Amino acid sequence: MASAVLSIATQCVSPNASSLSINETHKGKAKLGGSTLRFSKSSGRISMTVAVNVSRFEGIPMAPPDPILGVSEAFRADTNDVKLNLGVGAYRTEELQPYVLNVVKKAENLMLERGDNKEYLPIEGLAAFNKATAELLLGADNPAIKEQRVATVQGLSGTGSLRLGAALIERYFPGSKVLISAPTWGNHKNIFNDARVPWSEYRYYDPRTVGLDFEGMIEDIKAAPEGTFVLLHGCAHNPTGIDPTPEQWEKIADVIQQKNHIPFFDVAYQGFASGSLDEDAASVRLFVARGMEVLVAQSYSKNLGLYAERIGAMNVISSSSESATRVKSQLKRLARPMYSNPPVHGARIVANVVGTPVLFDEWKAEMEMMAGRIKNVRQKLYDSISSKDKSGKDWSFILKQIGMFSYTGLNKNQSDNMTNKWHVYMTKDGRISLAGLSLAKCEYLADAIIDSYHNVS
Ligand code: KET
Repeated sequence: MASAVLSIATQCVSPNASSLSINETHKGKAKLGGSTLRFSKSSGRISMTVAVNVSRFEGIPMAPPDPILGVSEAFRADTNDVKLNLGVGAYRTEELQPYVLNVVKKAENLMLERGDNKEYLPIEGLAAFNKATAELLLGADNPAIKEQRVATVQGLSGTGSLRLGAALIERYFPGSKVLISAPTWGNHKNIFNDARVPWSEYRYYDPRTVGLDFEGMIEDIKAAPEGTFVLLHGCAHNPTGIDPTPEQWEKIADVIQQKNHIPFFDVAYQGFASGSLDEDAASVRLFVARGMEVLVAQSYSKNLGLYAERIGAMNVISSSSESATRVKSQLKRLARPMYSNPPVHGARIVANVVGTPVLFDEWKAEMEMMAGRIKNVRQKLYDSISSKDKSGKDWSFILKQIGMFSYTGLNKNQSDNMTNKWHVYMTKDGRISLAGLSLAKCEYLADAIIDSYHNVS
């Protein structure tokens, strides 16, 4: 509430005030509309304070809903039983219920038995987690790890780790730009904008082939000024579900190396693309094996289902152990005033799962199960659409895409129709999360897509 102090002559006191009483202490109060007027009298003059109901935050406009997480909010508000949430990339069971992995429950039981405490972690996070996460990413016997060239700092999942990497770029590479794929995960641009790191886009998706615009991608990476950071999705590109082939990765590495660029990998789906942790890290490992310096943000939201635990890591693979040590010290310095130190629970779960061979094997089996369920609904969705749609349109791109999502090619109006008419909640770029789809709902979804595609322009 803002206040304004007015000093006015007695005869100017508002005649419209609904009540006005000035007592012996020469003070009074009146209500006028939504405002409170306070009076005090001295030497024949009345001074009046007006407390106006105008917020100091008047200048802050309403923010739009988040393009991804806002979809879940809208979904929750819909009371229709047929509703389907294909917005956020979060794994659901065939019954469309959230899923806590058995290995996670087992790791948590271990933690309870041990009576682990809740002391602060060091700024860089849990040592056992940092070791496990770098090994999972690069392979335990990677020379970069042996030579201590990897600076790993536990981060607040993928997003927080990317944000930390962005802060490092902003501080130590002023003016450097980040190249981002077009399209990309909606939050990438926000992350670099908020860190004040300029970015521009490289071509990635070709709507004509519903595939990778490899030529365009290479041209744009080549055209960027030397020393540009190139943001790459390690596997299961979000939102397109289209990844470069191993041969294309080699060519991408060639250009990045020639131009002295710095690759910055976002690895949010390790294990979710192919079902294999090693295969899904092949892109990152290829760059590291060439001796290149690489940044990698990791997330355990999807592959270990630890969405709300906010567990991930920022890794900088450097060409010497000395520079890795210096980089790590600066990552810690950036983290300390942002969030001080990271949460321990998810870090212990990951460390226990990766560090206990029986649990590690069980995790791989559960991940294959999750990736397998998504592959099954992908196939069923394709079968349903292609048998129902008599127009001759080729829907085979659904099968070619990998990971949690299908990039349907539906435009904003068509996506709106999916939600408004069919109660199918999805992002406006036409992405659907197959992780939120069941076999039982494939026919319904096929009807919704066919209607939206053919009947809405
Ligand atoms: N990178 C990519 C490519 C990504 O898709 C996500 C999450 C993240 C990083 C970060 O996830 P975190 O939970 O911070 O580790 N994507 C899903 C959820 C979201 O938008 O936050 C999504 O695209 O639906």
